[in-house]
Amino acid sequence: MWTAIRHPVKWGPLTVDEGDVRTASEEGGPALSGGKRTHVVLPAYNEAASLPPLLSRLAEVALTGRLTAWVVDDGSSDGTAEVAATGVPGLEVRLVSHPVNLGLGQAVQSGLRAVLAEAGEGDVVVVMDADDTHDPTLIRVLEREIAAGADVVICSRFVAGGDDATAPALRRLLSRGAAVLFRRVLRVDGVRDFTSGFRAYRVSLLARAESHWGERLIEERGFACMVELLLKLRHCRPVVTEVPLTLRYDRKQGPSKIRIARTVGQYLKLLVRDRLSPAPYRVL
Ligand SMILES: Nc1nc2c(ncn2[C@@H]2O[C@H](COP(=O)(O)OP(=O)(O)OP(=O)(O)O)[C@@H](O)[C@H]2O)c(=O)[nH]1
Ligand SMILES: [Mg+2]
Repeated sequence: MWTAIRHPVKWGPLTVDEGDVRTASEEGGPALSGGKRTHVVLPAYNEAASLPPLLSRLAEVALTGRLTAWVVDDGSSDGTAEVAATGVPGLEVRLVSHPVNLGLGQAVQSGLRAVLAEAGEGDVVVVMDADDTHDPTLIRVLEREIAAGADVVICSRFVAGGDDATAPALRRLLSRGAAVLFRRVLRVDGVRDFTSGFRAYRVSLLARAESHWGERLIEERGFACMVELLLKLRHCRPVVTEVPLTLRYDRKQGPSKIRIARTVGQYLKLLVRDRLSPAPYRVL
């Protein structure tokens, strides 16, 4: 069982109440109705070993609703693109390729823009790691949250039921430090896990943001891109909810690729830039 965490979400001067949003656990039944589709963006840098098990697990989820996986190969040298092109039975897999490595931020942006060029108004976009540490069955939970009224749903390690105990101590320290820093500085009620790479977005929300920012929707190249995207989307006054994430680091093939010192620097620079840059003159 999971429990949706609901708080009014305050973004600086903007306040968004939860309104009459119901918890997904009250929802039941098929998550998305009427031919709507979920697009799963998988930024992938040298994930050839992790992709086959992940795509197979996604194929199981695809049995219960329309789903397309979009693998963004970020200039990998280990055959990630070939593995994605081979695909798995029962799953539509699309490949977006960067000829050279551009970093997580640009990989997420390329995936989102490719999806937005094709997605329908009522579709859902999920972004998750391609390292197989995220449980694809949560996608149905995310869809139900969106169907119940959320615009952004974060799979969170820091709500009741969330867990990152399988991750290395330094990695957990970074996530927790970032969570404390962003909660303090951004004074955001309701978002506890700012840096989780596993989230769902309502397509119409992303489309609105993209029409304003275009190619500047994500400017960060590194891991700070997840925070940057939230900061930009806040100008659309989204309803944001969190659901518990149990990180399965034990499934990760090979060592972590995250550079901790560099990422801390990116987080700090992002906060300064956000403070200095003027908000759009109107709600998007
Ligand atoms: N490290 C890294 N990951 C990238 C890049 N481009 C795309 N990715 C993908 O981004 C996702 C997140 O990277 P991870 O290394 O899993 O980062 P993380 O989950 O924050 O940290 P760990 O799981 O501890 O490594 C993975 O699917 C990567 O394959 C890149 O340039 N560098
Ligand atoms: Mg990961």
